[in-house]
Order: sequence, then C-alpha cells, then structure tokens
Amino acid sequence: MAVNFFESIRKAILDYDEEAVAKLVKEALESGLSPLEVMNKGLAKAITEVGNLFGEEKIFLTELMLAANACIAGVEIVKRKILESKTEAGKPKGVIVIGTVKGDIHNIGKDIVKALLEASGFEVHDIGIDQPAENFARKAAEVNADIVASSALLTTSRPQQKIIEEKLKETGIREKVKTIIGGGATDREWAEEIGCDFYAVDASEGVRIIREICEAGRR
Ligand code: B12
Repeated sequence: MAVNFFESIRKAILDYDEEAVAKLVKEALESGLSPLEVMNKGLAKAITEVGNLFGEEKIFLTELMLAANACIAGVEIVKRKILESKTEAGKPKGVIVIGTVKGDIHNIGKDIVKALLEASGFEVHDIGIDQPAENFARKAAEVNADIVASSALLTTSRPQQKIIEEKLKETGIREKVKTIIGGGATDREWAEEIGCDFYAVDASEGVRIIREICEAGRR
C-alpha cells in the first residue's frame, strides 16, 4: 500500500540507509506511484523532517549529511524515472537557465525542477550550485534564454537573487527574459521585493508557470 512506501522511505532516511531508500523508491515506482508523489510524499517530506530536527539542534550536521545522502540515492532514481517519460523531440518549448545561487550548495530541489523541465521538452542549461549572479546573466545572454531560474535555500544566500536581477539589467537582457525563483528561503513577497517575475512553491508549479510563459510566446 502506498502509505507504507512513504513511511518506509521515511524510516530508511532517518536510518541513513542509502541502499534501503534506493530499493524502496524503485519498488514504489514499480508499484505505479508517480515520481512526483514519491518525491513529495516520500523523500522531500522525510528530508524536511530531518531538516527540522537539525534546525531544532536535535541532530548534528554529520547526521543531516548522512540523511541527505540517503535522500539523494532516492532522488537519483526519481530523476531517472522522470526523464524516461520524455517523449517529445524537436524544437524545445523554451530555453531555461537554472542554478543555485552563490554561497548555497543545495541542489536536490533544483535538480528535480531541471528533470521535470527536460522531461517536458525544455532546453535546460544548468549552471550548477554556488553560482555568482553574473554567471546566470552571462549564460542567459549566451544561450538566448527565455527564463532565468534560481534556487536559494539559505536566508544568507537569497540576496543573490536580487543581484541576479541587477546583473540581467546590466547585461541588457532583463527585458528579454522572465525570472523565477524557488527554494525554502524564498517566497512570493521576496520575489515581489526584488522585482523577480515569478515564485514557485514547488517543482510542479515552477514547470507550470514556465510552460505558461513560454506558450504565451512573449519573444
Ligand atoms: C538536504 C539539506 C542539506 C544538504 C544538501 C545536500 C544537497 N546536495 O542539496 C547538506 C547536508 C549538504 C546541507 C548543508 C547545509 N545546510 Co541544509 N538543508 C537540507 C534540508 C534538510 C533539505 C533541503 C532539500 O533538499 N529538500 C528537498 C527538496 C526537494 O526541496 P526544496 O529544496 O525545497 O525544493 C523544492 C521547492 O523548494 C522547489 N524549488 C527549489 N528550488 C527551486 C528553483 C526554482 C527555479 C523553482 C521554480 C522551484 C524550486 O522545488 C523543489 C521540488 O518541489 C533543508 C531543510 C529544508 N526544510 O529545506 C536544510 C536547510 C536548507 N539547510 C540549512 C543549513 C543551515 C545548512 C548549512 C549552512 C549547515 C551548516 N551549518 O553547514 C549547510 C549549507 C551549505 C551551503 N553553503 O549551502 C538550513 C537553512 C536555514 C536558513 N533559513 O538559512 C535548513 C532550512 C535546515 C534548518 N532547518 O536549519 N543541507
């Protein structure tokens, strides 16, 4: 039963058991659960719980890292499954530059957004983690991007998203692109404050917004 998979994945992450997480995620997907369901109700929920324990100083950083590695073992399988569903070839639906901002090495959420976008037929340029704002702007100019998407999970790193807005202006391409932010340190108010066009609470919403922007054919 689905509920048991989620609970088993949770337990395996709390036990830092990479092999068990990978096995359970495979089984959950084989049982017919969707990759996003396994991600949201299984992996993401459990790692958020671990993050809260860390925030409350109930576990140490080493333990957070072990749990993150166990979670990533499952995320890799989910990503592969998402990409398997990519059927459409041909002209990309839009060009996206995505990355995690400078000072921030969290990549699990960004990678899920990337996998979903690729599976949905977008051309995605992932500049990676810990990326200075100028790299977002430079890449966007180079690939003639429609969208610049940035992820921030640390309150100390999210000001970088404001700098991205500035660098896009300096590069002279702010009018040509739409910007979208996501990650736990961000919200709609922050997007409005820095002049970012969109905020998405999760990967599905992000892909929906990006699809709508590109379909509107603003270029
Ligand atoms: C896993 C994790 C780690 C792992 C990261 C591994 C990796 N490869 O990513 C490790 C152990 C390395 C780590 C390190 C640190 N972490 Co950490 N980490 C987490 C944790 C537990 C989970 C994050 C995660 O992956 N969630 C699962 C994914 C799927 O969710 P997500 O990232 O939110 O992404 C979803 C949406 O937000 C959205 N999304 C995300 N990005 C984007 C981008 C776009 C464009 C769009 C549209 C959508 C979108 O879509 C995703 C899927 O739906 C969080 C807790 C939390 N509540 O977030 C803490 C957390 C983010 N970490 C925290 C901290 C403090 C740190 C450290 C500073 C700890 C330390 N003392 O060293 C370091 C920072 C290192 C650095 N310079 O970045 C704090 C941040 C506090 C704050 N507000 O600033 C948190 C909140 C934990 C806590 N409660 O204290 N961390």
